[in-house]
Amino acid sequence: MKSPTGHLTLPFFDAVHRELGLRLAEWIPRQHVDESDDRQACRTWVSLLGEHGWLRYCVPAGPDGALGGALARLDSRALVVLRETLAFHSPLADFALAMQGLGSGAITLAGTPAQQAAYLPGVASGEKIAAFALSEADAGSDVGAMTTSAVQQAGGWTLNGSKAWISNGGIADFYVTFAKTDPVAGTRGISAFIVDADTAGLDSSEHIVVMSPHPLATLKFAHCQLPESAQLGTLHGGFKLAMQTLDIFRASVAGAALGMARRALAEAVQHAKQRKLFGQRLADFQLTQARLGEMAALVDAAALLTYRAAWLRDEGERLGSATRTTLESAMAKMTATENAQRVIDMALQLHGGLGVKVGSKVESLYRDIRSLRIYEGATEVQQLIIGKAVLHS
Ligand code: COS
Repeated sequence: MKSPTGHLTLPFFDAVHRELGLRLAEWIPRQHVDESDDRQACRTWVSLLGEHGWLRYCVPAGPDGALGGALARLDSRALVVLRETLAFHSPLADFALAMQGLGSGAITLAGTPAQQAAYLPGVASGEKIAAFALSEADAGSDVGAMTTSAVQQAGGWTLNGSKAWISNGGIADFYVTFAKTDPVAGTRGISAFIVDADTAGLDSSEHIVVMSPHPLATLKFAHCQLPESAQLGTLHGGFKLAMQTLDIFRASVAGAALGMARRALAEAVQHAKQRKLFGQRLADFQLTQARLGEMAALVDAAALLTYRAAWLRDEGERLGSATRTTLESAMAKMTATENAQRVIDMALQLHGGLGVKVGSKVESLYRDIRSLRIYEGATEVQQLIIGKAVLHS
């Protein structure tokens, strides 16, 4: 099934996004990856996406193109278009691309030229798998409550603690890890570090199995020694760096949810046109038409908020005004993931028994969408961000 491309004509997009979306919509349906082993499948997708140049949109070009990126800056609309199109076909392919961006995003935003040169080209080519280690068992939404510590010593840092729910845990080549450098300063006492996967004292062997397969692990740091050069961004500036990274990637999560919702709608339309009952097609019932109408409007509402958030960030970057898009990204993520869950549920209902049959597309989408309402800031966190912004406007 080919993903829709009509939205690419909207004025949010430039020629570069249209060309990217059309090219990917042709390429992705021809790729077939065995996804029965999520770790192996994720590695395969990273290699494939790297080999064909799609990961080049996860990093900037850098001076003379040395960092490997396709565009001068990390472009939110390109990420949205890529994720929407990939998620329509394979949520795991989308995940593989998204993690290359999220895992390296803080290096793009705050890395020294040496850090960028050491990591970003490998991310763009697919030779290095990236991961973002922020959450802890008792510090998910409440980032300031993290307890993983980084203590400065002669020549470097010592990391101790544990990180939970780390995507690409166990298969990543490096982890952008957030740790407390001032244990009593809450969100103002967090710093970021780049931790190579082979660092002594890092254990990523505890895999977590989830309802929609994707590589996930707990990280344990036991007297992990890091060189001075591992510190990323300013001392105690880690919370803001994490939030700035999430501002970009939350809008792209919305793009992924949109791709899944579009797929569910397409599956529902196709099924409604084929399925016969009570002497007519399912599509001929007004109840079906009303339901499909509701689904299409939920998809378009999510699309417009998603494209707005991405456009606004890109426009701020282009004008050099670096506008914060926290509010718009929060609205996009909340609406697109919640709407997608509803659309997928409605598509499943229209499929009747087939909808719950393991192996049917709507059944896997029903599981795939669920975590998007939780990770990178749960819906409730987005509501808080929006609510606070409304009160302060
Ligand atoms: N960009 C830049 N700065 C930001 C920012 C952003 N997006 N968001 C917050 N800040 C700054 C604030 O301006 C404030 O700065 P000062 O200390 O200079 O005043 C500081 O960071 C603290 O901000 P705030 O008081 O809003 O932080 P809270 O502790 O209230 O936390 C929430 C706010 C809950 C919104 C935040 O912790 C959050 O997003 N939690 C979810 C985390 C998450 O997504 N986890 C999933 C991990 S990835 S799977």
